[in-house]
Amino acid sequence: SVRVSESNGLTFLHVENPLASAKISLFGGHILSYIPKSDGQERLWLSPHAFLNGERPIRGGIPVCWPWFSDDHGKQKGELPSHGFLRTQVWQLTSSIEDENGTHLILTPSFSRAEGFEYDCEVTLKVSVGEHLTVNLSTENKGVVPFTFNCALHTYFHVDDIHNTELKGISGQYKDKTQNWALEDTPSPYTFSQQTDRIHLSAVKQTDVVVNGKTFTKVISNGNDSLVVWNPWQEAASISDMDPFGYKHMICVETSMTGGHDLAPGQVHELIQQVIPV
Ligand code: TA6
Repeated sequence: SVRVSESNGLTFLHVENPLASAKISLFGGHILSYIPKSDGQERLWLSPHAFLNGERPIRGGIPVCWPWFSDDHGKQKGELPSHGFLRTQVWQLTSSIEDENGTHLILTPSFSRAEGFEYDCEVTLKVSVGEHLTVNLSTENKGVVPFTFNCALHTYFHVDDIHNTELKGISGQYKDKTQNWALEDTPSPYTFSQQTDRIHLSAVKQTDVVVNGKTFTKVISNGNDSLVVWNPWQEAASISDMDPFGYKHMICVETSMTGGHDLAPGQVHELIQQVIPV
C-alpha cells in the first residue's frame, strides 16, 4: 500500500508491503527510508537535522542529482545549484502498482528545464520497493538537438560505525576532491579514517558495504561511468543540517555519471541503483 501524508508543506509517501517499507518525499523525488522485512534494519541514513520543509535539499536518503553533478555545470561556482535542480523540485507520483515483488512507483519532476539546461527532455524515477530497493533515473531526449548531462543517485547508506566500515568491489583510480582532484589508486582494504570525497573513474557494478566484517548492503550500479564515495568526517561540524558526529553513521556510495553523457534526440539513458540487503 501507499499512504500519503503532509507535513510542513511537504508530501510524503509511505510504502508498506510484505517485503519492505519505505518513505519517499515528493520534494526532491527523494527516498528517505528503506527497511526490508527480512531483518527490519534501516539501510539508508537520514540526518536528524535534515530540512524537511522544502527550504533546502534533504540531507540523507537518496538525493537525485541531475543534470549536473556537484558544481560541474560550466558556470561559476555557486551560480547554479550544486547537484542540479531536481532535488529541490516537487515531484508527482504518476503510477503505483503492487505485485508479488513489491510496490512499483513512477515519479516525475514538475519540470525539467531550468537555467543552465534548456533542453526538451523527460525525466522519470522508477522506484521498486521489495526484497531489494531498485531506483531507476531515466532521461529521454525529447528535443531535436543532442545534449550532454550528468547525474547521480547520491545515496547515504546507514552504517553502525564508519570506523568499522569497509567497501569492497572498487578498483582502479579515483579523483580526490580533498586533494585538488589528484589522481590516486583505490586503497585495499578500503576503510575510513578521514574526510573522503572521491570520484572513482570506472563503471563499478557491485560495491559491498561491509560493517563489522559482514556485508550489510550490496549496491549494484548500472548506466554509470563512475562511483562517488563521500564522508565529510570533521567537516560535518560545518554542515548545518548534519550533527558534528553524524558522519559516524553514514557513507555515501553514489551511482554516478560524471564524465558527460551525450544523448541524441529520441535516446534514453537509465541510471540504476539497486540496494540489496544481505
Ligand atoms: O558527492 C560528494 C559531494 O559532491 C561532496 O563534494 C559534498 O559536498 C557532498 O556531495 C554533499 O553535497 P551537498 O550539495 O548535498 O551539500
